[in-house]
Amino acid sequence: MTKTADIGLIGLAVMGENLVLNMESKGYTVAVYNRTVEKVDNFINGRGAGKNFIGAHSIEELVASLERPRKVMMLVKAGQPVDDFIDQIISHLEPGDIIIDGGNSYFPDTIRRTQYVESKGLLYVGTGVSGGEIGALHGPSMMPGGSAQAWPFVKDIFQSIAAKVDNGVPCCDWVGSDGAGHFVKMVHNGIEYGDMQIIGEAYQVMKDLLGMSADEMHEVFTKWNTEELDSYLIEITAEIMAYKDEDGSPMIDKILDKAGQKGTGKWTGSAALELGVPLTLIGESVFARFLSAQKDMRVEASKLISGPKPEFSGDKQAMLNDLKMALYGAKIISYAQGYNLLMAAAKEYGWQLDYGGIALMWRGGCIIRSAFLGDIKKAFDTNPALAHLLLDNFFKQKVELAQDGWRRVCAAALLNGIPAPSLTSALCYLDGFRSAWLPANLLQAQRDYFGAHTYERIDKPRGQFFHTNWTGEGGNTVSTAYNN
Ligand code: NBP
Repeated sequence: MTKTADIGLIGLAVMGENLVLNMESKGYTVAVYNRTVEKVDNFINGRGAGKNFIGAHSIEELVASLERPRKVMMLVKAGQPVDDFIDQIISHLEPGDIIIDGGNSYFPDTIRRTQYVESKGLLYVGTGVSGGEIGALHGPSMMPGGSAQAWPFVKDIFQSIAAKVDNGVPCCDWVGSDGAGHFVKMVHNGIEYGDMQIIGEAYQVMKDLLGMSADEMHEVFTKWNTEELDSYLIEITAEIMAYKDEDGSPMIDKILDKAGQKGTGKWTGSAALELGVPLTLIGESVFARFLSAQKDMRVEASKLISGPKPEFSGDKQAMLNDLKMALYGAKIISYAQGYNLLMAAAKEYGWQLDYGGIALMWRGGCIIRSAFLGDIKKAFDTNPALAHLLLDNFFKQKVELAQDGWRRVCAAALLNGIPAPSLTSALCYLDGFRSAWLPANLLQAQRDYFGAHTYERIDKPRGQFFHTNWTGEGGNTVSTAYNN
């Protein structure tokens, strides 16, 4: 009898190769195909040698080797290649078969593709896969969404290859319909930008204000990784600080300060703007990368524009404790804002998101994994209808405790001319969030003054709109076009 495969994979690059090795190690037979077909043979005779793989040299061969309902997973470059492969595969599949996109696709594309594939009688899954190469091989975090009928057919494979936490709970569960999985993955990536940025700001404060060496910073990050900030990104930062170049000097000092990005942080920021969610920390993190990329202009400006010279004469250990509190407080804000975005998206797109479950999916296997996510899971276990993380008692108390040190860090950064856009904007958000009154009354008055945009009054019921003829020259006609 000809051997059949449990699942087929298109795209033998970094992610695909490692993910199929993971699947095979869990007992699945996987058929593999790649656009450049020689990569199939290289894999079958290389890392895949002697294992349960079927090498396919065409889409037809790949599809013919699959058990029904057929499951074809793509791990190819996001964008047009995904649409091209969908069109190539569709004609070879039958109703009930499942197409899976495991790449970093933009969620509106996944919404569109789910509708398209379902219109052909097939099922579609768009799944976020996080954790990079190592995660893919040993256990990634997976965030699947799309056609709900597909889930029972892919659940066992996905959950067996996913990372596990708390004695075997997989970091993978069904997220929701159409683009929900890719949306959650996108927010995950945005949070990753934010976590990296605030760690970078703490690094600059330690380096430029406290004058610490890479070895000293290694000690601090190593210690922080045993406390509230216990996380993968703090752990690798500690290791990076200790890493030496061939000449024995810290490797970190040799790296050009110009950040790259693939655009998922920008997507998260755009989604927040679209949905009207104040996602300030992640937004600042994306902008900080843009500013870093303007290296040549910054070098020029550094010669022209003067500012304060960082100077520190206080208690260094106390400042380090404050810095830890600043990171912890800002991290709470970042996740609170990220969850605020998830909630707004769920409402907009009709997704039933399990917020505690999402925290659990991020607890292992992915770049933002941290002990902290366990506290978020607990907050939603305590109150599944929690409207905002800062309204949870645990997080409310933590930001209250963190804020004194956090304020001292922000003040020191501002007074010493050290840019800390994410740490400071997160604190401004906290202050805005806990303000019953904000100066938007003036803003409304200005809007009404110049554009007759109307305003609500504190002494009248909400929903009633008023206009004042501020100059005595305008008429009584109000604008409706720009309200809200
Ligand atoms: P790449 O994103 O580098 O894509 C390589 C694959 O895409 C190869 O199979 C390549 O075929 C195929 N491909 C390309 Br490139 N252009 C194509 C085209 N025009 N038509 C058809 N196929 C095309 O691989 P990756 O880094 O493994 O990532 C795969 C997906 O997973 C991406 O969406 C990525 O964003 C996502 N992701 C990556 C990571 C990571 O750490 N790398 C982490 C999480 C998610 P070829 O061999 O013939 O050129």
